[in-house]
Amino acid sequence: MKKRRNGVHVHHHTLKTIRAVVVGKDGVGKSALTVRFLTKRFIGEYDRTLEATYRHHLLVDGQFVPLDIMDTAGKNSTEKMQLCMSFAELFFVVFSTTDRTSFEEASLLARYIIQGKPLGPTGPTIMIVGTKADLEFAREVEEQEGRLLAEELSCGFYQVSNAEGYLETQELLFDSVKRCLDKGKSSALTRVREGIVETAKSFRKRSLGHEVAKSQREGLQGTRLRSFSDVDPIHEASKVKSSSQEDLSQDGENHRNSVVSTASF
Ligand SMILES: Nc1nc2c(ncn2[C@@H]2O[C@H](COP(=O)(O)OP(=O)(O)O)[C@@H](O)[C@H]2O)c(=O)[nH]1
Ligand SMILES: [Mg+2]
Repeated sequence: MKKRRNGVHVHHHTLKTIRAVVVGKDGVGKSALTVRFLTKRFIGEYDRTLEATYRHHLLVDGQFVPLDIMDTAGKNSTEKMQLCMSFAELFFVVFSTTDRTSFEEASLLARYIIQGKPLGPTGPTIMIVGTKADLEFAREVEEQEGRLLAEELSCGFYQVSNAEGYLETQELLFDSVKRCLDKGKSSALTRVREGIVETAKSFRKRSLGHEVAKSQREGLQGTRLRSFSDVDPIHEASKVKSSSQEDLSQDGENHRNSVVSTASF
């Protein structure tokens, strides 16, 4: 089905939802980046412990692509990474260009993801993202270092400023989603088919209970859905257990893990 909207052909197919996760050391700008993805704004201060999943829709090449994006917080334990890996096909592995330890952690996180979910036509899409490019005076990681790491690991690479750049973060988001759509397994036709099944299911079983059961089946034990609506931007909030095993972070700080909030930006 095709409709013209503002002179552009819009396909009214429902594609399968792309599930993305934003990981990286505390303070690197994951929440700022997520908010930039969802809105045009940069707020400046975000609840450091907030861990939430948002629903967003993008118009990519004339097709609406539903996107669920999980903004994580706290220590990056192996348990948490496993949870992220069972949830997502698209990973934003974020570091701050002003914090070398965050770059080292990003490297570890990306390698950990690839080890568990090898890249390739049916594998995940990983984007390594260096933030705070506006803070040139405080720079500890050169752009080239980020680029080289991404090349070595066959990941995408972007250097952005959440504070100053809206367009560059949008470009990152669209490029990432397109990479996901281009993956062999996720051919447009398969996605449309899966999207139709997904839509049919949600019409039949649109209840909170079903969503909770579904997320638990998918390995998101510990995830609690506070609100359920198809309205942007807040879709659901997640709570992740804080009992962790091996800590993948460099500094080993004991961060409080994931408080749930449905505060809107
Ligand atoms: N100058 C600047 N500050 C940023 C940028 N991204 C995030 N911040 C700031 O860095 C701090 C931590 O950001 P936040 O998104 O909470 O990090 P998170 O812990 O990874 O979610 C906040 O004070 C943000 O305002 C950026 O690109 N440039
Ligand atoms: Mg945050």
